[in-house]
Amino acid sequence: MTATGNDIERAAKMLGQSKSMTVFTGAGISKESGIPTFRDAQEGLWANYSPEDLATPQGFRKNPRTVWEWYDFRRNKVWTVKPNPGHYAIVDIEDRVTAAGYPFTLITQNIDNLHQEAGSSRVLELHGNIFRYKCLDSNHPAPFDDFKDSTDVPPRCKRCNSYIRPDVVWFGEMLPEPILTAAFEAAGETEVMLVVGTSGIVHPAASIPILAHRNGACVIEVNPEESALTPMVDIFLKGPSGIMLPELVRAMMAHIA
Ligand code: BJW
Repeated sequence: MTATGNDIERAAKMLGQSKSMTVFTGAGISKESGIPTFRDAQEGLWANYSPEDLATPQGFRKNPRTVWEWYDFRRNKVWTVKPNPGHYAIVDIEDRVTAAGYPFTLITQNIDNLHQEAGSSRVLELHGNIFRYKCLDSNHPAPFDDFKDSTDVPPRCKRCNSYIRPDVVWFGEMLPEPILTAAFEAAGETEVMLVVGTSGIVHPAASIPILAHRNGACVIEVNPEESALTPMVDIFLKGPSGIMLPELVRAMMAHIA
């Protein structure tokens, strides 16, 4: 069953009349751009590897070449794609909220840069960015130009010779503290939170909509499938975000306060 017109109307009214707004996204929003979700990304070539093999510091230390190549493969995919109507609808929501002088925050678990490419002005990236690099042992930032001619796989840090890795957050690692703090602050204060395309199982990220809900925000979820967060949300819009979000924006325009 897909979202009813009535659900969209209720959600649009909340969005149109709210005086602060936070959007929280996961891999599902980029699916219609052609990027597999995190769990889909372990299909095909990578089906024999678990998240522990590919997205942990231990997995990287054990199989640095495999993990490096997995990120190379995904980075090359991201290069070829464009933001989809779901990303652009979030820019439209930001424009509406900020034009009215109200606070707007976009928090993403994604590492693919597509929100920025669509035109979102400030993105809190909880899990890093696939286009940034650092070294494994000392977190030295590693600009691509420093190692682009290296034949080592993975390349080595110029300063300490440890492996270079993508600057993303793996399981068991801390999220960047200032970004996490800003995300929790926004969630604690927002009137409405829109949660898009996440399974809601990875913490502490998934605690962000939970906090918003506890603090009295109206939480609206867009997802073609129920997630771990669905039981607590106020409005569930079942469907792909590339279709549901533009529909929501069109309906919202009729309710601008
Ligand atoms: C569509 C769609 C369409 C499809 N439209 N939607 C509390 C309880 C239990 C465990 C923990 C806990 N707190 C911490 C933990 C441990 C762990 C954790 O959460 N484990 C769980 C799996 C159980 N967390 C951590 O380790 C975190 N660090 C930490 O806690 O540090 C503290 C600490 C450290 C050390 C000692 C002590 C304390 C770090 C988590 C880092 C997560 N990193 C990853 C990889 C990033 C890099 C990369 O991409 O390679 O982040 S894992 C992966 O999951 C990635 C994602 O950002 C994240 C979330 O996934 P997401 O976005 O929800 O994607 P999917 O694939 O799961 O779901 C897609 C959704 O889209 C689905 O719902 C679809 O239906 C939907 N969809 N088509 C809209 N068209």
